[in-house]
Amino acid sequence: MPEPEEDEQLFREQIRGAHADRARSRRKIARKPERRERGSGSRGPESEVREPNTREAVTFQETARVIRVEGNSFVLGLENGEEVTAKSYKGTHSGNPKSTLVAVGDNVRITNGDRGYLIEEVLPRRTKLSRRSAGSKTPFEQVIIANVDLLVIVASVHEPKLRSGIIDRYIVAALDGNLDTALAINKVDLASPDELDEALYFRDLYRGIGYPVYLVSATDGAGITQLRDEIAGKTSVFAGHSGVGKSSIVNAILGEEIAQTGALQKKFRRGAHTTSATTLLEVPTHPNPLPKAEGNLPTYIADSPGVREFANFELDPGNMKFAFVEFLKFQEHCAIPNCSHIHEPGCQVRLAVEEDKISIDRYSSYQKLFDEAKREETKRIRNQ
Ligand SMILES: Nc1nc2c(ncn2[C@@H]2O[C@H](COP(=O)(O)OP(=O)(O)OP(=O)(O)O)[C@@H](O)[C@H]2O)c(=O)[nH]1
Ligand SMILES: [Mg+2]
Ligand SMILES: [Zn+2]
Repeated sequence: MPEPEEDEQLFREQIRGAHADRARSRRKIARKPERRERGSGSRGPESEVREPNTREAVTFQETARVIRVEGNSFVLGLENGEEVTAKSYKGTHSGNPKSTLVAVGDNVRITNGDRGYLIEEVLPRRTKLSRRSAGSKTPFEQVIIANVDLLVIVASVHEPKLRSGIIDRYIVAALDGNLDTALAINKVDLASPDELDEALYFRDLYRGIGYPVYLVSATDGAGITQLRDEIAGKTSVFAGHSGVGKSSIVNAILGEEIAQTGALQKKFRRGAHTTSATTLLEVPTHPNPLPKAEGNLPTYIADSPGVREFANFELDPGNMKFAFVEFLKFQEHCAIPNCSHIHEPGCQVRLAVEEDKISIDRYSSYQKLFDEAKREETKRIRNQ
C-alpha cells in the first residue's frame, strides 16, 4: 500500500524546493506550445472571424505551453521561442474539471496586461500522467504532466531494487491517461549475475506483453542510443522510484549534465528525492543528433521527482483488467461473463497463472490493484 500522507508531504516539499533545480537548468527549453486543435487557439480560420472582446482590445492573447512551475508562477514557452512567467488567477478557466488547474505540459491561453501575464484558460488535456492526491478527505487528480506521448517507467536492477508492483501501477496510470508506455531498466553496469538474470526476466516478461523494454546504464551509456531512438520525435516523461536514475538517464540522453542527480541515502539504500519538480526539456538535434523522426518532429523529455510509492487516481475495478493485456485472450473463455478473475469458478485467467502462461508477478499486481479499486469504489459510494 502507498503511504499517501508521507508521499504528499514530500511532493509539497519538492514543489517548494523547486528553485535549486531550475537555477541549474539554463537550457532553452520546450519552446513551442503544442499545435492547437482546430478552433481552440487564437489563430486560424475561426479566430479570424471571431469578434474581439474588450480584454483582447487592451491586451494580446496567445497560446503557450507550461514548461515548469516556479513557486506559484508558471514558466511558459511562447510560440516565438521566448520564455515568460505567468500566473493563474480566480478567472482562470479550466478545460479539465476536478483536476490540477495548471500542470507542466498544459497548453494555455494567456493575456498580457497591467497584472503581467495571466493564464486565462487551460485547454483540455490530450493525455496526462496523474496520480491520487493525498492528505485531503476527497482526493483529487494530481496531474504530474499533461500532453506527453510516452511514459518511460524507470526501474533499476541494483539499489533501489526492481519491484514490478510500481511498474504495473504506472501501466494502469498510462492507460488511464492515454499514454504509450516503455520501460527502462537502469544500472546494468552494477548488476550481479543474479540481478542481471532478474533484469532479463522482467525484460522478457514486459516485452512478451508488448511493451518496449531497454536495459540501460546511464553511467556507461549502454542502451542509451536505443532509448534515444524510442523517444525521437515524441514528448516523453521519465517516472519511477527515487534513485533509480531518471535524471542520470535524462542527462545521458541530452549529452549534458542538465538535471541534478544525487547519491542514494546510505541507510535505506534508496533515493534521496533529488529532483524536486517536473521540467520539460527540449532534446537538441546538435551536437548530439537524434535519428530523424518521422515528420521531423521535435523531441521533448521531462524529468520528474521520484516517488516512494505511486497511488493511482480513481481506480476502476471493472476496467483494471484492460491494463493487463495478456489476460485478454484467456478471459474470453472464463465461465462467467464479466469475470473479475479473483474468485469465480471456471476462471481461465487464474488457470493460466497456475499453468505459468501468465506471470504470477503480474497477477499479484492485479489482485492488489483490484482490491484497492474495490475499497476506493466503496468509499466513493459512501461519500456520495
Ligand atoms: N552505477 C550507476 N549509477 C547510476 C546509474 N544511474 C544513476 N546512478 C546513480 O544513482 C544515483 C541516483 O541517480 P539519480 O539520477 O539522481 O536518480 P533519480 O531517479 O533522478 O532520483 P530522484 O531525483 O530522487 O527521483 C546517483 O548517485 C547516480 O549517479 C547507472 O546507470 N549506473
Ligand atoms: Mg532525479
Ligand atoms: Zn476469469
